[in-house]
Amino acid sequence: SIPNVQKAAVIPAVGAAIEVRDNHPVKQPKDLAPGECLVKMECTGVCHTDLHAKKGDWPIPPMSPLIGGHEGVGEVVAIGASTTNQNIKIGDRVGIKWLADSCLDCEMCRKGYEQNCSKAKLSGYTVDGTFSQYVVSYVNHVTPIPKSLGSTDAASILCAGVTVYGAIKRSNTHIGDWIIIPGAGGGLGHLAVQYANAMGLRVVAIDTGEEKKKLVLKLGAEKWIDFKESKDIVKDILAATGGEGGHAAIVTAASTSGYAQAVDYLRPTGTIVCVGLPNDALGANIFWVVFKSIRIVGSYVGNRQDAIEALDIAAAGKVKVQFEMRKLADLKSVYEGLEEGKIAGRMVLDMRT
Ligand code: 8ID
Ligand code: ZN
Repeated sequence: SIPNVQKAAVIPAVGAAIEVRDNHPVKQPKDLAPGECLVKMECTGVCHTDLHAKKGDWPIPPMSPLIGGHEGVGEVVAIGASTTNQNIKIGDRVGIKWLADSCLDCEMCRKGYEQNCSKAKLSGYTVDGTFSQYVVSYVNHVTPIPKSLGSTDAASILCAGVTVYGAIKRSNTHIGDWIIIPGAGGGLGHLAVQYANAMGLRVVAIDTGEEKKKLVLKLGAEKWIDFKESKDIVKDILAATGGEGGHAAIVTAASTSGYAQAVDYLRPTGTIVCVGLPNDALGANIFWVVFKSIRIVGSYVGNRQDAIEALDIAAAGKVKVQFEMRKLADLKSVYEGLEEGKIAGRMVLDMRT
């Protein structure tokens, strides 16, 4: 049976502190609209995007009050009456990703850019997200979780995994190429290191601190550069790549500084894939962008198919999220850890207690 109230982490107003409440209402099955489903959460990852949403530091304002979260895994416990899509059934284990829903009928959706649909609903930003025990989501967009993949192993694939998988696909790289990953020790970055490895790329990981260094080298990075210790990032990257520079950079750092000098450390025809989301100007020198035939691409999560592919690769054991478990009540300290850059890999919240 479905309770009337639940635990949820609510941000009452943009920029305010989170409140973990135990009396937040649960939308009841009879109240679900066609196409909606109610998902009982098992666990959810915490993405740096959730911190941007909490702080309200992006040019598009989040809803208010807000329940964040968009890396959730749980069981479908109810589906709205008159739902036409029959692919998802009660009892299915599904994932809730950033792109909660899209129209599937506009130019962007038809082209596979579902995330760029003008009617897109965003979990934990424009609709309530996964930091509550029962989440209303959408049958068209929830992602079936492969049987062989545990829920806690699947959670962060739903945002961090699918995002970096998509970013590497847009990087114009080929087996043997050098890929530079600023932010490599974070949630997105440590998965980028692994997807890159699985694709036969050679990785230069950039981040800071002994823990992140150990993590990325264990996960298959060939070279490590500590951005706080390096006196000259460009020189260090050129040295790491045999003097020529990288073929591509996947910038997963949540800071503007992570983007600095990418035009200088890539070889001609190199691609900068912008993933990290500081609300700031890129600041690339136009002369060198043109003269070196540099490509600059924005890469924004992925579509339903990208999510399925990213999960399948994890289920095959090629990529494994490195995470620690926390409780919903610990969310505040997880945000603090993200803010301070202290979290290597990911934090995943157990939503059952
Ligand atoms: O679709 C998208 N493009 C998408 C999807 C999901 C998340 C974009 N994001 C964005 C988030 O909103 C955030 O801005 O990607 C960014 C990273 O998210 P995350 O991986 O969840 O954050 P994290 O775990 O805090 O990792 C960030 C890492 O960057 C390092 C930090 O040390 C941390 O390990 N870093 C920073 I901040 N500045 C750096 C620099 N100058 C740097 N590493 C190298 N050089
Ligand atoms: Zn995310």
